[in-house]
Amino acid sequence: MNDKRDYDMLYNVFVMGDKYSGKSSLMKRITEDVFTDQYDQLEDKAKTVVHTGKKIKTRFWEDSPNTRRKDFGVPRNAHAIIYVVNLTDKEQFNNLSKSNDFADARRSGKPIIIVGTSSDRAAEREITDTEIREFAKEHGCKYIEASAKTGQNVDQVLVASVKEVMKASGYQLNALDRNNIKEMVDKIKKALSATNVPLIRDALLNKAKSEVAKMLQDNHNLHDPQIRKAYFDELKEQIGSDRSNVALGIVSSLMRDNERTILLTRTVRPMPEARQPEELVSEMIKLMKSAQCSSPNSKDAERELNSLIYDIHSNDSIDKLIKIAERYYNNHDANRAAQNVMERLFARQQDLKINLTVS
Ligand SMILES: Nc1nc2c(ncn2[C@@H]2O[C@H](COP(=O)(O)OP(=O)(O)OP(=O)(O)O)[C@@H](O)[C@H]2O)c(=O)[nH]1
Ligand SMILES: [Mg+2]
Repeated sequence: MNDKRDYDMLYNVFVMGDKYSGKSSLMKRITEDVFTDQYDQLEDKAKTVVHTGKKIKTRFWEDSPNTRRKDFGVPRNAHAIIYVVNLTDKEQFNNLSKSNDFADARRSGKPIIIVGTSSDRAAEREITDTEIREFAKEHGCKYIEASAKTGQNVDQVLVASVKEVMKASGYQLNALDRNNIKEMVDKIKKALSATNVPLIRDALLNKAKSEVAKMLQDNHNLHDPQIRKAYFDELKEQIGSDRSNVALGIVSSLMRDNERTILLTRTVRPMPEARQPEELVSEMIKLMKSAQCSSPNSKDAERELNSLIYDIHSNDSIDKLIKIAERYYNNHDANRAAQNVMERLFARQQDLKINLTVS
């Protein structure tokens, strides 16, 4: 519990764009709500927002198009990209389709938000709304028009960055998750280094292993494949940076055992598909509606809905359920909830495919 971080999640947003496009000004407006005519070269700024009870720190970090090595591309630790274009400079729009920087941004596969800035200088505007919107759409990017001077839409830029990252990265580990992982690895490390006497060492290691196994078993979040994947990714990353770390390897393998147990218990539990699909979908939609309102019960509804969905084990029944949900989407006043239910069912389908290749 000695985690001194002042946030649950950290998102890095890499801010790119031509020289003089307005990168620093936009970042300054988002993070400090000021605008100056002062000219700064490189900026690194952060802002923390609270979203669904989690503190999300977004770190904006400005690219230097002139000095970045051309083969370097977008930094690996960037979660999303903001690409700034000054709306009063047609040249910057023309550059987009030719620029190596924009190509780098696309190649990275990370979400890109194109921001047209200086919207306040309407009289000098050289890029039309339609052409830049169409460009963004064609390249799968989000587009927002903003002004660092008046502050127009800058909050939307921040919100969009956070949303895009969340959408793209599935579950992000929070401080508690990281602490759990650290605690498990530390337990094994401690046992490994306690003594050189092999028999005692083995005994200590076995004890630590069973403690970690119990921790994994008690962590119900790990039933969620997205969270489990995030745990695995974190372990893999740590192993990658320190190959000699046996403890990390042991925790990974205990997690695999746990994963198998979860999959096995699932197959012996009574399946929800034993129920009528119609009834199941209508319940899912009801739960989704309660989960979306901010009543005290919305968390329970969310949990219940997740467990219903995670208890489905056959792609055939998912297909059937999606078809029924589609009817709700078309005919009822529940289309938003129905759409969300469909998205989750699709995700579950993907998930089942992955599980099949793991086991
Ligand atoms: N009117 C107006 N001026 C802006 C806006 N955004 C930036 N500027 C001005 O445009 C100029 C360039 O802005 P910067 O934010 O320094 O641009 P930059 O992309 O960081 O530039 P480099 O760091 O050199 O690549 C500055 O004089 C800003 O004051 C805006 O939204 N409206
Ligand atoms: Mg700058």
